[in-house]
Amino acid sequence: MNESPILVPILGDQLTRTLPSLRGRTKDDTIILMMEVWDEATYVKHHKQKIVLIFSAMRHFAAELEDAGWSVDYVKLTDDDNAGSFTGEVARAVERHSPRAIHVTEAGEWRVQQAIEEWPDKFDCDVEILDDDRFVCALSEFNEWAEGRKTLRMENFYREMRKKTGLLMTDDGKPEGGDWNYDSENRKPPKEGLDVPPRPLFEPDDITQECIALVEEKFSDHFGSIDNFGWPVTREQAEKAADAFFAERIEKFGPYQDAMVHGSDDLFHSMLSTSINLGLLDPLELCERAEQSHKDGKAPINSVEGFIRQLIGWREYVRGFYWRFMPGLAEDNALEATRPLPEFYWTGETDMRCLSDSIRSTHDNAHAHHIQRLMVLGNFALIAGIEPKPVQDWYLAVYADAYEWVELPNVAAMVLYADGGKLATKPYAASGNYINKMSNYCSGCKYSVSKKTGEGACPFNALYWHFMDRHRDRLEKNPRIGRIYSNWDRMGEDRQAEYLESAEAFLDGLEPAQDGWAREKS
Ligand code: FAD
Ligand code: DLZ
Ligand code: SF4
Repeated sequence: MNESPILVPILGDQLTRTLPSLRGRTKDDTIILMMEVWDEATYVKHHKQKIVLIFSAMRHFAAELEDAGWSVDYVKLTDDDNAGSFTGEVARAVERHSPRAIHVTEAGEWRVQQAIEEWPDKFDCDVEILDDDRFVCALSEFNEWAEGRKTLRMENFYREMRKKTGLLMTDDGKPEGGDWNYDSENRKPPKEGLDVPPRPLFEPDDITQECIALVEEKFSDHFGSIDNFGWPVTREQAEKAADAFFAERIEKFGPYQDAMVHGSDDLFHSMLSTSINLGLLDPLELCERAEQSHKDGKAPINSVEGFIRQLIGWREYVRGFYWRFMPGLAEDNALEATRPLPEFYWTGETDMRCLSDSIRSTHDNAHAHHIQRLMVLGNFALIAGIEPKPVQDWYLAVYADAYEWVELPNVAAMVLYADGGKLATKPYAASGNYINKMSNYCSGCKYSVSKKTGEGACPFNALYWHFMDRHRDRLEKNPRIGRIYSNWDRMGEDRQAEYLESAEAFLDGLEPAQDGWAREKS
C-alpha cells in the first residue's frame, strides 16, 4: 500500500462495483471505508428488516470487495469508539490512514450531502465529491429540462428519457407500438383466482443472521417483523430475483399494476426496488431486459412500457424533483394539514380492511405495493388531513426501499399535495369506490362501501367529500377536478351536512400515534 492512500467512503446505498468513486482507482492505492453508524440507523426508526437489509448488503459487499483484493476498512455498529456518524467515522479513518485525498460519490439524501460538503473544511486532505452517475438523467440535465417550464409533468420528462435511451423507440424516432403510454390498459381489476407465482425469498445466511441478531438486540423497539426476511442482499441474489420477475411475472405486470388483493402482497410487481436503490441492480439494464422480453414475444407492450416508465420516468423524475425542491419540499404543507398521524398506521388496528391489510404487509414485509402506498395509505392521509411531517417520517421508516430522495417526492408531492401541485396536476383523492373497483378488500370489510354516510358507511366516502369541501377554494379552479363540485352542489345542504358530520365524527374518533415511533432526531 502506498504510504498515503486515497480514502473512498462507500455509503449504504452505494453498493455498486462501478461506483464513480471506485472507477479508475487501483487496489494498492485505495482504502475503502464502510460504516455502520447509529445516526443513519436511527434518523427515523427504520423497520427492522430495512436495517437488516442494509447492514447485511453492506457486509456482503465489503466481503466481495475484499475477495477481489481491495482493502476495506469496515466499521461495525458495535465497534468500540464508533463515532456514530459518517463525518465522525471519516474523521477517525483519516486519523488511521492519513489519506492524501478522500473520493466520495455524492449522497442520495440532502441531509447526508450537507454533511459531506463540510468535509473539505474539516479534513486536512483533498476531498473530491463525484456525481452519482447510476441514474439515466444527471441532476444538471434535469434542471436544464425543468428550467423555465411552467409545469414539470412527469410524462413530458419521460418522453425525453425514452428518446435519450432509445428504449421502446422505433428507428424513425417514434414510440414503439404508436403510443408513448399504455396506462389505460393497465387498470385491470383483480379477477377471482388470480394465479401469482411467488417471488424468490433468500434464506438468511450467517451474515444476515448476525444482522438479525444485532437488530433484535439494538432495535427491538423499531416497527416491523423480522420473521419473513428474504430480501436479496447480494448482486447475485438480486439478479436471481430479476430473472424470476422476467420469467414469471412481467407478462401480467402491466394489466394488474393497480390491482390489490387481500393477503397477496406482491402480485405481479417486480419487488426489485430494494435491490435497485441499494445499487445492486442497474435500472437501465432492467429496462433493456424488459424491452427484450417484448421483442421475444414474452410480454405485451403495455407491461413493458409500464415497467420502463416506472424506472426511467418516475424514478428518475422524482430524484430530479427532490434535488430541485429540497430543502423546502420537506417542510411544504400547501393544504395546511395539521391532524396527527393515527396510531393505526403503526398497529394496523383498524376495521378498514384495505388499510389494515396494507399495514399488515408493511409490518410483515417492509413493503407494500405502489397502489396500496398511493391509493389506500396515502389517500387516507390526504383526505383525513394528516400533517405531512409524520406521514413522511412514517413512509421513510417502514419501507425497506425508502430513502428520502425517492420517498419524499412520492409522499409530500404525489400523495399529500403538500407542494401545492408542482408534481401532480391534482390531488389523488378518492372515495371507497376506487378501492372497491381495484381490489377485493371491500367484500370482507366491516364497513359498507356502498353506504355513504352514517353508521357502518365506508369512511373513505365521507372523508372524500369533507376533503373536497374544505379545499374548495383551491380545487374548484383546477380544471382536472373542479367539475366535481357540481355533483356536490346538486346534493343539497342536508345531504352535504350528513357527509360532513359523518366525516367529522370519524375524524374525532381517530386515536393519535403514541410518541416513540416518530423521528428521534430532526
Ligand atoms: P414495481 O411496481 O415492480 O415497479 C418497478 C420499479 O419502478 C420499482 O422497483 C421502482 O424502482 C420504480 N418505481 C415505481 N414507481 C415509482 C415511483 N413512484 N417513484 C420512484 N420509483 C418508482 N419507491 C421507492 O423505491 N422507495 C420509496 O421510498 C418509495 N416510497 C413511495 C411512497 C409512496 C407514497 C408511493 C405512492 C410510492 C413510493 N415508491 C417508493 C414507489 C413505489 O411504490 C415502489 O417503488 C414500489 O412499490 C416498489 O416495488 P416494486 O419493486 O415491486 O415496484
Ligand atoms: C438507511 C441506512 C441505515 C439504516 N444505516 C446505514 C449505515 O449504518 N451506514 C450507511 O452507510 N448507510 C446506512 N443507511 C443508508 C444511508 O442512510 C444512505 O446511504 C444515505 O442516507 C444516502 O444519502
Ligand atoms: Fe376500505 Fe371502505 Fe372498502 Fe372497507 S369498505 S375496504 S374501508 S374502501
